[in-house]
Amino acid sequence: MATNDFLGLVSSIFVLNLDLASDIAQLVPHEVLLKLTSKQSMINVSKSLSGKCSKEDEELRKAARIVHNTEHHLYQRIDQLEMAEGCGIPKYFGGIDYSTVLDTGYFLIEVVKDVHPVRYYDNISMKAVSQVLESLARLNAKLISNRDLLSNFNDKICADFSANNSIRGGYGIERCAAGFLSIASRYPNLDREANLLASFAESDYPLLCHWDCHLGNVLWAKDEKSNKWEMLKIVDWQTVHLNNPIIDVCRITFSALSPDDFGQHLESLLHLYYKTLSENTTGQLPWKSFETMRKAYDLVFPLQVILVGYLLGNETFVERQVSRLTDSEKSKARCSIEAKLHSYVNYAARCVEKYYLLQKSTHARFRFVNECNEYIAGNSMLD
Ligand SMILES: *[C@@H]1O[C@H](CO)[C@@H](O)[C@H](O)[C@H]1NC(C)=O
Ligand SMILES: *[C@@H]1O[C@H](CO)[C@@H](O)[C@H](O)[C@H]1NC(C)=O
Ligand SMILES: *[C@@H]1O[C@H](CO)[C@@H](O)[C@H](O)[C@H]1NC(C)=O
Ligand SMILES: *[C@@H]1O[C@H](CO)[C@@H](O)[C@H](O)[C@H]1NC(C)=O
Ligand SMILES: CC(=O)N[C@H]1CO[C@H](CO)[C@@H](O)[C@@H]1O
Repeated sequence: MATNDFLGLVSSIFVLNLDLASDIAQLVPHEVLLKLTSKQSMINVSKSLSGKCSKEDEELRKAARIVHNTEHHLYQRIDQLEMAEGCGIPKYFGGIDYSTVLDTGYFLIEVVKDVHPVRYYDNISMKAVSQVLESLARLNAKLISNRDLLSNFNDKICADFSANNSIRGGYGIERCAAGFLSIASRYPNLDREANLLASFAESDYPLLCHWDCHLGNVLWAKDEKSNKWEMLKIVDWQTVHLNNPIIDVCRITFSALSPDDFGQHLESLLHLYYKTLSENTTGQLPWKSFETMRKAYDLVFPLQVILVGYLLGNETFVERQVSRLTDSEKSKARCSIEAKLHSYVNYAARCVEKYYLLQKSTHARFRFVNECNEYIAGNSMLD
Protein backbone atom coordinates (compact mmCIF):
# COMPACT_ATOMS: atom_id res chain seq x y z
CA MET A 1 0.00 0.00 0.00
CA ALA A 2 2.97 2.29 -0.23
CA THR A 3 1.92 3.72 -3.56
CA ASN A 4 0.19 6.98 -4.43
CA ASP A 5 -2.93 5.10 -5.40
CA PHE A 6 -3.85 4.82 -1.79
CA LEU A 7 -2.84 8.21 -0.44
CA GLY A 8 -5.64 9.64 1.61
CA LEU A 9 -6.95 13.12 0.95
CA VAL A 10 -6.49 14.36 4.47
CA SER A 11 -4.40 11.69 6.13
CA SER A 12 -0.87 10.62 5.28
CA ILE A 13 -0.26 6.92 4.99
CA PHE A 14 3.07 5.14 5.36
CA VAL A 15 4.23 1.57 5.58
CA LEU A 16 6.77 1.13 8.36
CA ASN A 17 9.26 -1.68 8.52
CA LEU A 18 10.09 -2.34 12.12
CA ASP A 19 13.59 -3.45 12.90
CA LEU A 20 13.22 -4.85 16.36
CA ALA A 21 15.21 -6.92 18.79
CA SER A 22 14.28 -10.54 18.32
CA ASP A 23 12.48 -10.92 21.64
CA ILE A 24 10.06 -8.13 20.80
CA ALA A 25 9.84 -9.04 17.12
CA GLN A 26 7.77 -12.10 17.97
CA LEU A 27 5.14 -9.93 19.61
CA VAL A 28 4.67 -7.23 17.02
CA PRO A 29 4.41 -7.42 13.25
CA HIS A 30 7.37 -6.73 11.00
CA GLU A 31 5.35 -4.26 8.93
CA VAL A 32 2.67 -1.82 10.04
CA LEU A 33 0.63 0.79 8.29
CA LEU A 34 0.83 4.24 9.83
CA LYS A 35 -2.06 6.59 9.24
CA LEU A 36 -1.41 10.10 10.40
CA THR A 37 -3.73 13.09 10.38
CA SER A 38 -2.75 16.60 11.32
CA LYS A 39 -4.44 19.93 11.70
CA GLN A 40 -2.18 21.30 8.98
CA SER A 41 -3.14 18.65 6.44
CA MET A 42 -6.80 19.42 7.10
CA ILE A 43 -6.15 23.12 6.48
CA ASN A 44 -4.17 22.34 3.33
CA VAL A 45 -6.92 20.18 1.93
CA SER A 46 -9.52 22.79 2.73
CA LYS A 47 -7.41 25.43 0.96
CA SER A 48 -6.81 23.29 -2.11
CA LEU A 49 -10.50 22.54 -2.48
CA SER A 50 -11.86 25.99 -1.95
CA GLY A 51 -8.89 28.09 -3.05
CA LYS A 52 -8.73 29.67 0.37
CA CYS A 53 -8.94 28.68 3.96
CA SER A 54 -12.38 29.84 4.85
CA LYS A 55 -12.53 28.35 8.28
CA GLU A 56 -10.77 29.23 11.42
CA ASP A 57 -7.81 27.09 12.34
CA GLU A 58 -9.48 26.17 15.55
CA GLU A 59 -12.54 24.78 13.81
CA LEU A 60 -10.43 22.72 11.42
CA ARG A 61 -8.37 21.38 14.25
CA LYS A 62 -11.59 20.28 15.93
CA ALA A 63 -12.84 18.64 12.75
CA ALA A 64 -9.52 16.86 12.18
CA ARG A 65 -9.59 15.65 15.74
CA ILE A 66 -13.08 14.26 15.47
CA VAL A 67 -12.74 12.40 12.19
CA HIS A 68 -9.36 11.07 13.10
CA ASN A 69 -10.31 9.93 16.59
CA THR A 70 -13.50 8.34 15.34
CA GLU A 71 -11.60 6.00 13.06
CA HIS A 72 -8.82 5.43 15.59
CA HIS A 73 -11.25 4.52 18.37
CA LEU A 74 -13.17 2.16 16.13
CA TYR A 75 -10.05 0.14 15.29
CA GLN A 76 -8.92 0.19 18.90
CA ARG A 77 -12.26 -0.91 20.28
CA ILE A 78 -12.90 -3.59 17.66
CA ASP A 79 -9.48 -5.02 18.41
CA GLN A 80 -10.07 -5.07 22.17
CA LEU A 81 -13.30 -6.95 21.54
CA GLU A 82 -11.53 -9.28 19.11
CA MET A 83 -14.07 -8.45 16.46
CA ALA A 84 -11.73 -7.56 13.60
CA GLU A 85 -11.71 -11.06 12.20
CA GLY A 86 -14.75 -11.93 10.13
CA CYS A 87 -15.93 -8.33 10.08
CA GLY A 88 -13.39 -7.24 7.49
CA ILE A 89 -11.74 -4.70 9.77
CA PRO A 90 -7.94 -4.29 9.79
CA LYS A 91 -6.11 -5.33 12.92
CA TYR A 92 -4.99 -2.53 15.24
CA PHE A 93 -1.56 -2.31 16.82
CA GLY A 94 -1.45 1.03 18.60
CA GLY A 95 -1.60 4.77 18.20
CA ILE A 96 -2.20 8.09 19.80
CA ASP A 97 -5.27 10.26 19.56
CA TYR A 98 -5.82 13.98 19.66
CA SER A 99 -6.72 13.97 23.31
CA THR A 100 -3.05 13.44 24.07
CA VAL A 101 -1.38 15.66 21.49
CA LEU A 102 -3.08 18.67 20.08
CA ASP A 103 -2.26 18.80 16.41
CA THR A 104 -1.48 15.31 15.18
CA GLY A 105 -2.80 11.88 15.89
CA TYR A 106 -1.85 8.54 14.40
CA PHE A 107 -2.61 4.88 14.55
CA LEU A 108 -0.99 1.68 13.37
CA ILE A 109 -2.95 -1.05 11.64
CA GLU A 110 -2.06 -4.12 9.66
CA VAL A 111 -0.63 -3.78 6.18
CA VAL A 112 -2.94 -5.25 3.58
CA LYS A 113 -1.13 -6.77 0.61
CA ASP A 114 -2.05 -7.27 -3.03
CA VAL A 115 -4.61 -4.51 -3.08
CA HIS A 116 -6.01 -3.73 -6.50
CA PRO A 117 -6.57 0.04 -6.95
CA VAL A 118 -10.18 0.65 -7.93
CA ARG A 119 -12.06 3.50 -9.53
CA TYR A 120 -15.73 4.02 -10.22
CA TYR A 121 -15.46 2.45 -13.68
CA ASP A 122 -14.52 -0.90 -12.13
CA ASN A 123 -17.21 -3.53 -11.78
CA ILE A 124 -16.57 -5.56 -8.65
CA SER A 125 -17.86 -9.12 -8.85
CA MET A 126 -21.04 -10.15 -7.09
CA LYS A 127 -19.08 -12.60 -4.95
CA ALA A 128 -16.70 -9.94 -3.63
CA VAL A 129 -19.56 -7.53 -2.93
CA SER A 130 -21.34 -10.31 -1.04
CA GLN A 131 -18.23 -10.64 1.15
CA VAL A 132 -18.59 -6.99 2.13
CA LEU A 133 -22.28 -7.45 2.96
CA GLU A 134 -21.51 -10.52 5.05
CA SER A 135 -18.79 -8.65 6.94
CA LEU A 136 -21.08 -5.71 7.68
CA ALA A 137 -23.84 -8.07 8.74
CA ARG A 138 -21.55 -10.04 11.08
CA LEU A 139 -20.32 -6.84 12.69
CA ASN A 140 -23.83 -5.65 13.45
CA ALA A 141 -25.01 -9.16 14.38
CA LYS A 142 -22.48 -9.12 17.22
CA LEU A 143 -23.69 -5.73 18.37
CA ILE A 144 -27.35 -6.77 18.22
CA SER A 145 -26.55 -9.79 20.39
CA ASN A 146 -25.02 -7.48 22.93
CA ARG A 147 -26.85 -4.18 23.24
CA ASP A 148 -24.49 -3.02 26.00
CA LEU A 149 -21.67 -3.17 23.49
CA LEU A 150 -23.71 -1.06 21.15
CA SER A 151 -24.23 1.75 23.64
CA ASN A 152 -20.59 1.45 24.53
CA PHE A 153 -19.73 2.05 20.90
CA ASN A 154 -21.93 5.07 20.91
CA ASP A 155 -20.26 6.53 23.99
CA LYS A 156 -16.68 5.63 23.24
CA ILE A 157 -16.34 5.76 19.48
CA CYS A 158 -18.99 7.78 17.81
CA ALA A 159 -19.92 10.22 20.57
CA ASP A 160 -17.88 13.15 19.32
CA PHE A 161 -18.73 12.40 15.74
CA SER A 162 -22.44 12.15 16.36
CA ALA A 163 -22.59 15.07 18.76
CA ASN A 164 -20.40 17.36 16.72
CA ASN A 165 -21.56 16.38 13.28
CA SER A 166 -22.63 19.92 12.61
CA ILE A 167 -18.97 20.66 11.92
CA ARG A 168 -19.23 19.67 8.29
CA GLY A 169 -22.93 20.08 7.97
CA GLY A 170 -23.73 16.78 9.61
CA TYR A 171 -24.00 13.34 8.14
CA GLY A 172 -26.50 10.77 7.16
CA ILE A 173 -30.07 10.67 8.20
CA GLU A 174 -30.14 13.74 10.37
CA ARG A 175 -28.72 15.90 7.66
CA CYS A 176 -31.02 14.42 5.04
CA ALA A 177 -34.00 14.95 7.27
CA ALA A 178 -33.06 18.59 7.83
CA GLY A 179 -32.51 18.96 4.10
CA PHE A 180 -35.92 17.65 3.22
CA LEU A 181 -37.66 19.71 5.84
CA SER A 182 -36.02 22.72 4.30
CA ILE A 183 -37.28 21.65 0.87
CA ALA A 184 -40.73 21.40 2.36
CA SER A 185 -40.55 24.94 3.66
CA ARG A 186 -39.14 26.32 0.42
CA TYR A 187 -41.49 24.45 -1.90
CA PRO A 188 -44.92 24.11 -0.29
CA ASN A 189 -46.17 21.98 -3.18
CA LEU A 190 -43.60 19.33 -2.25
CA ASP A 191 -44.56 19.44 1.39
CA ARG A 192 -46.06 15.98 1.58
CA GLU A 193 -43.24 14.22 -0.28
CA ALA A 194 -40.50 16.08 1.55
CA ASN A 195 -41.98 15.27 4.93
CA LEU A 196 -42.22 11.63 3.97
CA LEU A 197 -38.56 11.67 3.03
CA ALA A 198 -37.61 13.43 6.23
CA SER A 199 -39.03 10.59 8.26
CA PHE A 200 -37.84 7.95 5.86
CA ALA A 201 -36.74 4.46 6.48
CA GLU A 202 -36.18 4.54 10.18
CA SER A 203 -35.01 1.21 11.48
CA ASP A 204 -36.35 0.23 14.90
CA TYR A 205 -33.01 1.05 16.37
CA PRO A 206 -29.78 2.31 14.84
CA LEU A 207 -26.74 0.12 14.41
CA LEU A 208 -23.15 0.75 13.46
CA CYS A 209 -22.98 2.45 10.08
CA HIS A 210 -19.73 3.10 8.19
CA TRP A 211 -21.61 5.70 6.16
CA ASP A 212 -19.01 6.00 3.42
CA CYS A 213 -18.89 2.37 2.35
CA HIS A 214 -18.38 2.89 -1.39
CA LEU A 215 -16.16 0.73 -3.55
CA GLY A 216 -13.10 2.94 -2.93
CA ASN A 217 -13.23 2.46 0.82
CA VAL A 218 -13.00 -1.29 0.50
CA LEU A 219 -9.65 -2.91 -0.28
CA TRP A 220 -10.07 -5.51 -3.01
CA ALA A 221 -7.81 -8.10 -4.58
CA LYS A 222 -8.18 -9.02 -8.21
CA ASP A 223 -6.64 -11.91 -10.04
CA GLU A 224 -6.23 -10.51 -13.54
CA LYS A 225 -5.95 -13.94 -15.15
CA SER A 226 -9.10 -15.47 -13.74
CA ASN A 227 -10.79 -12.07 -13.26
CA LYS A 228 -11.62 -13.13 -9.70
CA TRP A 229 -12.30 -10.42 -7.16
CA GLU A 230 -12.03 -10.74 -3.42
CA MET A 231 -12.75 -8.38 -0.54
CA LEU A 232 -9.70 -7.86 1.68
CA LYS A 233 -10.69 -5.23 4.27
CA ILE A 234 -13.11 -2.36 4.82
CA VAL A 235 -11.22 0.83 5.67
CA ASP A 236 -11.67 4.59 6.25
CA TRP A 237 -14.04 4.47 9.17
CA GLN A 238 -13.85 8.23 9.88
CA THR A 239 -17.58 8.68 9.59
CA VAL A 240 -18.74 5.62 11.54
CA HIS A 241 -21.70 6.32 13.79
CA LEU A 242 -24.99 4.81 14.87
CA ASN A 243 -27.48 5.09 12.05
CA ASN A 244 -29.59 2.99 9.74
CA PRO A 245 -27.24 0.18 8.63
CA ILE A 246 -29.03 -0.14 5.30
CA ILE A 247 -27.15 3.00 4.21
CA ASP A 248 -23.98 0.91 3.90
CA VAL A 249 -25.83 -1.78 1.98
CA CYS A 250 -27.08 0.83 -0.50
CA ARG A 251 -23.74 2.55 -0.89
CA ILE A 252 -21.70 -0.57 -1.58
CA THR A 253 -24.21 -2.24 -3.89
CA PHE A 254 -24.71 0.75 -6.12
CA SER A 255 -21.10 1.84 -6.33
CA ALA A 256 -19.38 -1.52 -6.77
CA LEU A 257 -21.65 -3.69 -8.89
CA SER A 258 -21.90 -3.49 -12.65
CA PRO A 259 -25.29 -2.30 -13.85
CA ASP A 260 -26.00 -5.84 -15.08
CA ASP A 261 -25.17 -7.45 -11.75
CA PHE A 262 -27.08 -4.77 -9.91
CA GLY A 263 -30.16 -5.50 -11.98
CA GLN A 264 -29.86 -9.27 -11.78
CA HIS A 265 -28.50 -9.98 -8.32
CA LEU A 266 -29.64 -7.23 -5.97
CA GLU A 267 -32.43 -9.38 -4.51
CA SER A 268 -30.17 -12.30 -3.68
CA LEU A 269 -27.56 -9.98 -2.17
CA LEU A 270 -30.15 -8.40 0.09
CA HIS A 271 -31.35 -11.86 1.12
CA LEU A 272 -27.78 -12.82 1.93
CA TYR A 273 -27.30 -9.73 4.10
CA TYR A 274 -30.52 -10.38 6.00
CA LYS A 275 -29.75 -14.08 6.44
CA THR A 276 -26.23 -13.41 7.72
CA LEU A 277 -27.53 -10.80 10.13
CA SER A 278 -30.42 -12.88 11.45
CA GLU A 279 -28.60 -16.19 11.68
CA ASN A 280 -25.66 -14.77 13.59
CA THR A 281 -27.52 -12.98 16.34
CA THR A 282 -29.73 -13.91 19.23
CA GLY A 283 -31.15 -10.40 19.52
CA GLN A 284 -33.91 -8.66 17.67
CA LEU A 285 -33.17 -7.22 14.25
CA PRO A 286 -33.90 -3.59 13.48
CA TRP A 287 -36.50 -4.71 10.92
CA LYS A 288 -39.52 -6.90 11.54
CA SER A 289 -38.98 -9.00 8.43
CA PHE A 290 -37.00 -9.22 5.23
CA GLU A 291 -39.78 -7.30 3.50
CA THR A 292 -39.42 -4.41 5.95
CA MET A 293 -35.69 -4.32 5.31
CA ARG A 294 -36.27 -4.57 1.57
CA LYS A 295 -38.52 -1.55 1.73
CA ALA A 296 -35.99 0.33 3.86
CA TYR A 297 -33.44 -0.25 1.07
CA ASP A 298 -35.74 1.36 -1.48
CA LEU A 299 -36.50 4.25 0.83
CA VAL A 300 -32.86 4.99 1.60
CA PHE A 301 -31.56 4.44 -1.91
CA PRO A 302 -32.70 7.71 -3.53
CA LEU A 303 -31.17 9.74 -0.73
CA GLN A 304 -27.87 7.98 -1.12
CA VAL A 305 -27.94 8.65 -4.82
CA ILE A 306 -28.74 12.29 -4.25
CA LEU A 307 -25.92 12.63 -1.75
CA VAL A 308 -23.28 10.69 -3.65
CA GLY A 309 -24.46 9.79 -7.11
CA TYR A 310 -24.27 13.28 -8.50
CA LEU A 311 -20.48 13.08 -8.30
CA LEU A 312 -20.55 10.71 -11.25
CA GLY A 313 -22.28 13.40 -13.25
CA ASN A 314 -19.47 15.83 -12.51
CA GLU A 315 -16.94 16.03 -15.31
CA THR A 316 -14.06 17.05 -13.06
CA PHE A 317 -14.72 14.07 -10.84
CA VAL A 318 -15.02 11.65 -13.75
CA GLU A 319 -11.83 12.93 -15.39
CA ARG A 320 -9.96 12.48 -12.14
CA GLN A 321 -11.24 8.90 -11.99
CA VAL A 322 -9.99 8.05 -15.47
CA SER A 323 -6.79 10.13 -15.41
CA ARG A 324 -4.38 7.22 -15.07
CA LEU A 325 -5.67 5.39 -18.13
CA THR A 326 -4.49 5.42 -21.74
CA ASP A 327 -6.65 7.36 -24.21
CA SER A 328 -8.36 4.26 -25.57
CA GLU A 329 -9.10 2.95 -22.10
CA LYS A 330 -10.45 6.34 -21.11
CA SER A 331 -13.48 6.32 -23.35
CA LYS A 332 -14.44 2.83 -22.22
CA ALA A 333 -14.06 3.85 -18.58
CA ARG A 334 -16.19 6.97 -19.09
CA CYS A 335 -18.92 4.81 -20.63
CA SER A 336 -18.67 2.41 -17.72
CA ILE A 337 -19.16 5.23 -15.22
CA GLU A 338 -22.03 6.60 -17.23
CA ALA A 339 -23.67 3.18 -17.31
CA LYS A 340 -23.45 2.93 -13.52
CA LEU A 341 -24.82 6.43 -13.07
CA HIS A 342 -27.66 5.64 -15.43
CA SER A 343 -28.54 2.43 -13.67
CA TYR A 344 -28.73 3.82 -10.20
CA VAL A 345 -30.36 7.13 -11.00
CA ASN A 346 -32.97 5.06 -12.75
CA TYR A 347 -33.44 2.76 -9.79
CA ALA A 348 -33.58 5.76 -7.45
CA ALA A 349 -36.21 7.45 -9.58
CA ARG A 350 -38.31 4.28 -9.52
CA CYS A 351 -38.06 4.18 -5.71
CA VAL A 352 -39.09 7.82 -5.50
CA GLU A 353 -42.03 7.07 -7.73
CA LYS A 354 -43.03 3.96 -5.82
CA TYR A 355 -42.79 5.30 -2.30
CA TYR A 356 -42.71 9.04 -2.33
CA LEU A 357 -44.88 10.36 -5.07
CA LEU A 358 -48.59 10.09 -5.08
CA GLN A 359 -48.72 11.50 -8.54
CA LYS A 360 -46.95 8.94 -10.65
CA SER A 361 -46.10 11.14 -13.57
CA THR A 362 -42.65 11.31 -15.09
CA HIS A 363 -42.79 15.05 -14.78
CA ALA A 364 -43.35 14.91 -11.03
CA ARG A 365 -40.63 12.30 -10.64
CA PHE A 366 -37.98 14.36 -12.35
CA ARG A 367 -39.08 17.59 -10.79
CA PHE A 368 -38.61 15.98 -7.41
CA VAL A 369 -35.13 14.68 -8.15
CA ASN A 370 -34.17 18.07 -9.57
CA GLU A 371 -35.37 19.89 -6.50
CA CYS A 372 -33.32 17.59 -4.34
CA ASN A 373 -30.26 17.98 -6.49
CA GLU A 374 -30.61 21.71 -6.43
CA TYR A 375 -30.81 21.63 -2.68
CA ILE A 376 -27.82 19.35 -2.27
CA ALA A 377 -25.72 21.26 -4.81
CA GLY A 378 -26.22 24.43 -2.85
CA ASN A 379 -25.29 22.78 0.42
CA SER A 380 -22.75 20.25 -0.67
CA MET A 381 -20.82 18.62 2.11
CA LEU A 382 -18.99 16.27 -0.22
CA ASP A 383 -15.78 18.05 -1.03
C1 LIG B 1 0.71 22.22 3.88
O1 LIG B 1 1.05 23.07 2.81
C2 LIG B 1 2.31 23.72 2.99
C3 LIG B 1 2.50 24.76 1.89
O2 LIG B 1 1.75 24.46 0.75
C4 LIG B 1 3.41 22.66 2.98
O3 LIG B 1 4.66 23.26 3.14
C5 LIG B 1 3.18 21.70 4.12
O4 LIG B 1 4.10 20.63 4.09
C6 LIG B 1 1.76 21.11 4.05
N1 LIG B 1 1.54 20.34 5.26
C7 LIG B 1 0.85 19.19 5.30
C8 LIG B 1 0.78 18.48 6.61
O5 LIG B 1 0.27 18.74 4.32
C1 LIG C 1 -19.16 -2.80 -16.30
O1 LIG C 1 -20.36 -3.47 -16.66
C2 LIG C 1 -21.14 -2.82 -17.66
C3 LIG C 1 -22.37 -3.68 -17.93
O2 LIG C 1 -23.10 -3.90 -16.77
C4 LIG C 1 -20.33 -2.65 -18.94
O3 LIG C 1 -21.08 -1.88 -19.85
C5 LIG C 1 -19.04 -1.92 -18.61
O4 LIG C 1 -18.23 -1.85 -19.75
C6 LIG C 1 -18.28 -2.66 -17.52
N1 LIG C 1 -17.07 -1.92 -17.18
C7 LIG C 1 -15.85 -2.42 -17.25
C8 LIG C 1 -14.73 -1.53 -16.87
O5 LIG C 1 -15.65 -3.57 -17.59
C1 LIG D 1 -23.64 -16.40 9.95
O1 LIG D 1 -24.70 -16.75 9.07
C2 LIG D 1 -24.31 -17.34 7.86
C3 LIG D 1 -25.53 -17.50 6.99
O2 LIG D 1 -26.58 -18.11 7.64
C4 LIG D 1 -23.57 -18.63 8.13
O3 LIG D 1 -23.18 -19.25 6.94
C5 LIG D 1 -22.36 -18.32 9.00
O4 LIG D 1 -21.66 -19.48 9.30
C6 LIG D 1 -22.77 -17.61 10.27
N1 LIG D 1 -21.62 -17.23 11.08
C7 LIG D 1 -20.75 -16.26 10.80
C8 LIG D 1 -19.69 -15.99 11.81
O5 LIG D 1 -20.80 -15.62 9.77
C1 LIG E 1 -17.61 19.53 -10.25
O1 LIG E 1 -16.65 19.40 -9.21
C2 LIG E 1 -15.70 20.44 -9.16
C3 LIG E 1 -14.63 20.08 -8.16
O2 LIG E 1 -15.15 19.62 -6.95
C4 LIG E 1 -16.42 21.74 -8.84
O3 LIG E 1 -15.49 22.80 -8.80
C5 LIG E 1 -17.47 21.99 -9.93
O4 LIG E 1 -18.21 23.14 -9.60
C6 LIG E 1 -18.40 20.82 -10.09
N1 LIG E 1 -19.24 21.03 -11.25
C7 LIG E 1 -20.55 21.02 -11.19
C8 LIG E 1 -21.27 21.23 -12.49
O5 LIG E 1 -21.16 20.82 -10.15
C1 LIG F 1 -13.91 18.16 19.72
C2 LIG F 1 -15.20 18.61 20.28
O1 LIG F 1 -15.62 19.73 20.08
N1 LIG F 1 -15.85 17.72 20.97
C3 LIG F 1 -17.12 18.02 21.58
C4 LIG F 1 -18.20 17.25 20.87
O2 LIG F 1 -19.43 17.35 21.56
C5 LIG F 1 -19.36 16.91 22.89
C6 LIG F 1 -20.77 16.95 23.44
O3 LIG F 1 -21.44 18.11 23.07
C7 LIG F 1 -18.41 17.80 23.67
O4 LIG F 1 -18.31 17.38 25.02
C8 LIG F 1 -17.05 17.66 23.04
O5 LIG F 1 -16.14 18.53 23.67
